[in-house]
Amino acid sequence: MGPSAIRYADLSGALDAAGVESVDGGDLEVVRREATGDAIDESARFLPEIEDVCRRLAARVRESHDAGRTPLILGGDHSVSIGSLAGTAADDEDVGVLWLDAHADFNTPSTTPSGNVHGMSLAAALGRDEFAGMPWANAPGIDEENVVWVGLRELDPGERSAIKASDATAFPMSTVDERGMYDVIEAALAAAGEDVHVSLDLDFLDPNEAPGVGTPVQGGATYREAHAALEAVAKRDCLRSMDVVEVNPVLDEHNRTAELAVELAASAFGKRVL
Ligand SMILES: [Mn+2]
Repeated sequence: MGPSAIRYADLSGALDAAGVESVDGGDLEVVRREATGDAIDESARFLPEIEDVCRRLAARVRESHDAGRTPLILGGDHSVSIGSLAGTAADDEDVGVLWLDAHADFNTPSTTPSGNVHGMSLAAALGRDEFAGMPWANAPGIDEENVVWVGLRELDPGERSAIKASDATAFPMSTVDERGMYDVIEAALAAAGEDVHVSLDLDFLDPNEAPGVGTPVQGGATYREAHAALEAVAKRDCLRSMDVVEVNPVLDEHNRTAELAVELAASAFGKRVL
């Protein structure tokens, strides 16, 4: 339902207004949850179904790059990033990652408290731990030094140690408090490198701004901070592909989270006031 809500909020009109020629590639077929089997692996729930979707998504993302376009992937839950990163990294092995999220999504099947793959998608793309044995999930060539989180404020214990042991860089909200969003995002983009995949989980924002998300956490980015972050991406002209995920219309208030998702995507793609 997230992509429908985002389209309903006039994504294509907002991209037009930003001067971007867009083509809607439609939806990928996803098996309904009610139609999945009973045999659910509690350490990585619905992983076979996610693999199926992500393989097809990766192929579509590659086709989009081949056509000279910049893929914008709408979720759905954050596990779609496994497919978008695999597709973009196959096209550009030097791509870095800017992960805008309250959560690190850096669990693995052995550390996850919930079994939710949307809490593991970045670890999967980087081929960490058990994910090393799942080539379909790995985004080839991405250097952990070019992976950056901004907005973190809720980590699981296994993620905290994995982040500390990794070469990736984390800017939690406390750093945004100290240094300001503009400074933090400049540092984050410098670490991510010249070509960047931006993965925007709407829970990056404070729930007062974006209530329609599955796992809201207080203390997130304000409306202006979020725009400043994505305007900085556009200004740097580094965007190779982008996810906009975790919009949940069932939890939303009059579609305002989807409307915000549209505005922020338009900012990343270059919408300007002046
Ligand atoms: Mn996420």
